[in-house]
Amino acid sequence: SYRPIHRALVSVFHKEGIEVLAQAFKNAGTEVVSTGSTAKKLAELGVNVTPVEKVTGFPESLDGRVKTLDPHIHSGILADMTNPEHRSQLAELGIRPFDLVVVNLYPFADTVRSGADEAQDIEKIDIGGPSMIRGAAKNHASVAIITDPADYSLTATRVQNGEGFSLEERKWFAAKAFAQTASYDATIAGWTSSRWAKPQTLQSDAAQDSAGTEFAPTLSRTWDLAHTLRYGENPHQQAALYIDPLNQIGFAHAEQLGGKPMSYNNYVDADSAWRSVWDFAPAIAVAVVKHSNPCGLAIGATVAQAHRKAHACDPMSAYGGVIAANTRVSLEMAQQVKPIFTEVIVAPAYDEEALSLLQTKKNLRILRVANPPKTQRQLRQIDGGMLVQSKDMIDAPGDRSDTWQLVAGSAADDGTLRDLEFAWRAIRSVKSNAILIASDQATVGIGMGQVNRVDSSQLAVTRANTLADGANRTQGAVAASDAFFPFPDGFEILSNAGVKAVVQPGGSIRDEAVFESAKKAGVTMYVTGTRHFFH
Ligand code: 93A
Repeated sequence: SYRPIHRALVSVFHKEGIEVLAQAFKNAGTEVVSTGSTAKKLAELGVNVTPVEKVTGFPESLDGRVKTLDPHIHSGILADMTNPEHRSQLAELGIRPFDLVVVNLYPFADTVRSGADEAQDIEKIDIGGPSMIRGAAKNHASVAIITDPADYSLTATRVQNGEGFSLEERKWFAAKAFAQTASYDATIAGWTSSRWAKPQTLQSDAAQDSAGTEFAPTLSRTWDLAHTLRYGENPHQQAALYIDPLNQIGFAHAEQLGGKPMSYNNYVDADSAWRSVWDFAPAIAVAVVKHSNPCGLAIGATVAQAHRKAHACDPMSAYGGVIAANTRVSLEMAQQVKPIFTEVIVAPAYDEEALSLLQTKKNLRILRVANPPKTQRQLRQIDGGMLVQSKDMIDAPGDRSDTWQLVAGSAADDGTLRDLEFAWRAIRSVKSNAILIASDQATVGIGMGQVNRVDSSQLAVTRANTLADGANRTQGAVAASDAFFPFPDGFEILSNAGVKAVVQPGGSIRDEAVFESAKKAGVTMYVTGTRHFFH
């Protein structure tokens, strides 16, 4: 099943690594047909190369848009040499078959990421390349298709020893090639559909173009493998990081400035910490996260102060946590972080001395991420499907306190209102059911991830008052609830603990009973009309 390589077609955008092939072609006396700059490069390397125009009898034209799109080329690619009729037709046409096709495509995704304009992006949509790849992959019975420079050196060996590739090998290369053209087209489709909305003239039934269509761009992309991870959530699970080919600025592109490689759980927690702190910008905020939940979140006058306040919420849980800051990490903050066992720290920047100090902790993964989170679509796999939703923005209607409705007690004074606003922003980072107690723009007790709101309230109160060396941190504090109180009971745990003001979405059929309870307890209560479930 081996087919020796007598004639090769080579057309590559990236010329890296081509030397080894050139050497093999020279040594084996392979006939090589090639396009413009590839031919030039091969000639420089001493290969006796035939320009594609010689074969097509037609100049490369239209700014290179038409180079290899020609029957003299494609018949040579597509003739099945195991089929006698194809062989005789080819002979009649005076066309010699290719045994090897080497192609890599115009860099469409790189061009988009470089910020080029639309016309430049479009020019980098390769037409001839994918046609050659698909043709050669289809005709793997006769042709070997090489699209991955990692395969050049093996190819060179097989060219030179006259052996060529076996059928199984050609099939494997064909499979790789189809995967590559599929991914290439998916990237283009993702790009076009995220830019070109369906025009009014083509809208039929408005209902048809529901949210689903709008999400299609996200789904149609083929994500690029960045690297495999040591293991997944647990050591017996395999895992990898994939990158959105059209987003080069997200958290997944974090620059690592120290520490061991990131683990699966590190990515999950650090991404969640990173998201939390940006909800507070332009205020300076620090989050400490464990198992995707904050164990402390605070705003400060300086980043070091924000960290002190966040850490103080739950110093025990901060052990082995992930710290995120939405502003440059100072030396003072780094000095505070140093004695705390921390898995990951992520920030947009670090003062030089701060970074040097943190780098002395060999196990601390230090990440720098240039841009705030931008993801607009969230994907979640279910068995046999994918759920997609738009991001839960913190600037949803109802997030601004001037839209809140006072439903019990007296209007909050400035300081209380500031804390309520803080608690309302912070609650979005806590897994539902979430109850969050705050004072002085810092969390003091968080009840997360419970299956009823009473348990979350109890947990928030208990954690507030047991984690702080016997201090009562709930007296005079404020609280937020991510969704309404279905009954007064959850609220009453907070008011009994001395919480003086509560912000919650409202919307329960028993709202009145809850408001009544707040009035009786003399607790200020605002409803936002907006919910921030987070699962
Ligand atoms: O513009 S194209 O779609 N039209 C073609 O006919 C064609 N043939 C090869 N692009 C075409 N190619 C691509 O040119 C290849 O996929 C490769 O990326 C590149 C190599 O061109 P050159 O050798 O001139 O650098």
